[in-house]
Amino acid sequence: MFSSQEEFKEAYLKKLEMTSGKAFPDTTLQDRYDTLGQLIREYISMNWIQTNEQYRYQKQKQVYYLSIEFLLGRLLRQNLMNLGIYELVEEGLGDLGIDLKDMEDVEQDAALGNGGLGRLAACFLDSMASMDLPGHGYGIRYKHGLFEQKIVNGYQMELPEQWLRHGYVWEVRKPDLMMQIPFWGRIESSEKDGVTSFRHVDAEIVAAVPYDLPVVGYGTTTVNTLRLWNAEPYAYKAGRDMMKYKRDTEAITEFLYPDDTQDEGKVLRLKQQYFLVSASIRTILESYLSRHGDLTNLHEHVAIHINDTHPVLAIPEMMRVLIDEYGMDWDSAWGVTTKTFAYTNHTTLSEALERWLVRIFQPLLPRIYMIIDEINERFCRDLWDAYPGEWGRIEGMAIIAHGEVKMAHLAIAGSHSVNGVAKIHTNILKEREMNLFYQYFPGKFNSKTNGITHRRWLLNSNPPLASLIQSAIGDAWIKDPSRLSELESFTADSAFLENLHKAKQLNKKRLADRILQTNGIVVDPDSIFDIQIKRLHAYKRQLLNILHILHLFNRCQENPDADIPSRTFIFGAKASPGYYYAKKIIKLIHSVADLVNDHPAVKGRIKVVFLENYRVSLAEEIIPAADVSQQISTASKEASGTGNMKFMMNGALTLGTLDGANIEIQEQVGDENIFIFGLRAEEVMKQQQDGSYYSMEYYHHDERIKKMLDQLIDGSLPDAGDHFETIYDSLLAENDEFFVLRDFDSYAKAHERVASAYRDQESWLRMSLINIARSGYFSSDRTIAEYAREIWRIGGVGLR
Ligand code: CBF
Repeated sequence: MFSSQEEFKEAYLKKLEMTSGKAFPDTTLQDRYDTLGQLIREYISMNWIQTNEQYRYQKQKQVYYLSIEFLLGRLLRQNLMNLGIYELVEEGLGDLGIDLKDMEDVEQDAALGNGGLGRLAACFLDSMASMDLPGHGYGIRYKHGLFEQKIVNGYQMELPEQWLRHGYVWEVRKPDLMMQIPFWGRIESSEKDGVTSFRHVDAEIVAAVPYDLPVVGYGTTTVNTLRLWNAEPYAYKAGRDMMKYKRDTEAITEFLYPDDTQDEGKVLRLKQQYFLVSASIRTILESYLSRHGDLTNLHEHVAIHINDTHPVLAIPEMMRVLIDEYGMDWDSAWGVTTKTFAYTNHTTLSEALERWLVRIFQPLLPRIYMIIDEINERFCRDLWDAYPGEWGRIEGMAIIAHGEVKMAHLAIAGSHSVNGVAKIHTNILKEREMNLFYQYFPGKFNSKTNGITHRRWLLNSNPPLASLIQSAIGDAWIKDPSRLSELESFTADSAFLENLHKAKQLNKKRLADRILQTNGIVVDPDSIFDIQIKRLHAYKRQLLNILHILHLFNRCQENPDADIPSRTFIFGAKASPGYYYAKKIIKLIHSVADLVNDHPAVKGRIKVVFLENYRVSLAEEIIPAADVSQQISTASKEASGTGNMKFMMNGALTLGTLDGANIEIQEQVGDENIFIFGLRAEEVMKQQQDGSYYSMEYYHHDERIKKMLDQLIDGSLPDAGDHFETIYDSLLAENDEFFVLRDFDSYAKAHERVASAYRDQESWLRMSLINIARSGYFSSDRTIAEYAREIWRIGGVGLR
């Protein structure tokens, strides 16, 4: 299509004028971006077609990753880099007077996810394609992704996100591959030759129309597919309210659920889940049957992964299709299904373990309910054989109990593999949360520590560091991230360390400029950039961070000459719209910022910045500039975390608890290259169990804590109103569920260690380099290699 800069320019100009209907000088940035996107997608098409042909004819085992969230971010830069044409395009556009960076900024983030789980799915897609694995995503094309956050006077406001406003250049609509999805209605059964068959009648049918996105691998011709389903009206039934049918249908893919932890009572969410899995499973089976004849061997050619419990209805849907549509008997269908599915658990937070009320479930999905009922009955019978008379145990494991369908139980019973996302998380699942299941199915449980794509999170988002690495060790690390370890030979090279410092300063300066532009706050790039960016949640303890900042402020006031190094504390976080406590913490961060930022006693040594509308593309700007990465969840609560890995890979040092993957980061870098504080998971869980923690004692015995907490309610904070009483009460009257006060002293001491370590710049840079050099383990290429080898059993994948 084009292989030189000249050919690119020619093709681009021609297409630009043809598609916009304008002469080049009159085209807008949006026209130019759209045309570039279309041209690149066409460029990708050849390899896309070839990859699909290859999968069809070579009959390779295919992996399907079902996820209700794919937090993709922007694709232009990633696609150009993966195709190896970034520079060609950059220079070609440069000749036309167009800055490629400006066009990158036109692209709206595809924010089809809330946080870690959705971003993990996006990283996995990149790794699978880059490793030439036949792995595809199935998800939902939400019209509005995660809400846009506006901060007004310190309060979070939510606006609908509009990624599709100007169309989306990376997708291809495929109406011919539409699927019909039935909701409501009744099930009629009939008998023939002793076999009962079922018919879903009087259902309301919704059309699931696929939009395919190419997933381009790095340095390869493999192009996999991410298929996103859009809900559209199918057939209006006479006698029904046509407008209501249209509204109800379109509502299914209207909004991403704004919270991945609290789903209760949300029928729409259940509709979304069935919509996704029904369309996907039937497509997967049709495609399988076009390549192979025999459904009994399905699991040898197809692996289906369910990303948390949201897509777990894929299991009964597969049973339904095999039995009702292909006439398989129950036992064979169950055998094939359980050998095909694998399930990842992403949290132990009990509010995130999905359960559906039977009275909501049954009428909406009558045949699926019947199947789950039967799975449950057979499962309970097996349990009875294994544990005769143990009613309590069987009740605790049942898939339907107390009027609820328990999605995690269904996922475990119906999959051959159940994995946690970090070692500690898997251990907590095995020993506590899912212990009964672990006793019954010990062989199913395994651990797969999360990973991130180093291509997006280092190569693409941190050009100064990536080119320094390249100049030192070449570019083999891009395909094989374990080779980042070669950087260790530079830890004593002061010229290299000096360059590392320069790269960091460049990124800090860039972020400082943005902060000035968006927040009007002047921050010093020579100060320590201490960053906490993630969803706002009580267990992630942004509260601990902001209270400690208030404490530093108090120290400045008590002793204006106190030896406090200059620090810029940066926050980015969205609170779920209905999560009022989290919103109050956002307000608190702003109040403390207002108090501290220009206070004369502080003398500019502390700056607090809240960056609005945290999202993937913003994270890509923030992370390369970090000196300190705050990963301070209450131990045992964060399943893994992936932000921790992104920061480490960009040379930030972790200030964290022994939680999630922080533990494995510590194992990689050693105690001397990380700042660990706080209670351990066992201690937290023990104190929770025996009730031995009294937060009030910490209030009364630690003057710093008493002072900070009193400041929440005594009018010291600007514009406090009565907002912070809720926070005050949560810490004292409600006994501080997340051990904020308990960990405060240890956290403050860890900050002192950070401050004193930062003073010795050479040693700090060495620590930073060790973090980068040992981050290869946290590439999602390693994670995917483990999934492929140990769960999906796809041959030929070496563990790098
Ligand atoms: O496994 C990916 C991430 O998933 C979560 O975000 C989730 O949605 N449950 C967890 O909270 C993270 O710890 C985890 O890294």
